[in-house]
Amino acid sequence: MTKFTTSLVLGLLIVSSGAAMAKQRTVTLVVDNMYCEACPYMVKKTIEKVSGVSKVTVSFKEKTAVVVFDDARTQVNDLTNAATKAGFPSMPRSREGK
Ligand SMILES: [Cu+2]
Repeated sequence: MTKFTTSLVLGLLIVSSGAAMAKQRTVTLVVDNMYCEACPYMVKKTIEKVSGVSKVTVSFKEKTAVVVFDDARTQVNDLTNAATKAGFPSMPRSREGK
């Protein structure tokens, strides 16, 4: 088998097993109930505990949380549910104004 064919086969394998592969996704959540400087910290800690989450950046000013997560291990709903349960109702920004 040539090197080219080998990498082609490997590439196809990776694509076809996409669901099982760790795939990083970024979502921006609009977070409600952040009224003081301590809230963003709470939101960050809460969302970071969700399995599959690798990075959380919370903006107090914008009332958002930008979350990087592995979509094979967690879903946007899990993120918003965790924040909501902690007292910070949130939703993905893309669904705003629906
Ligand atoms: Cu607060």
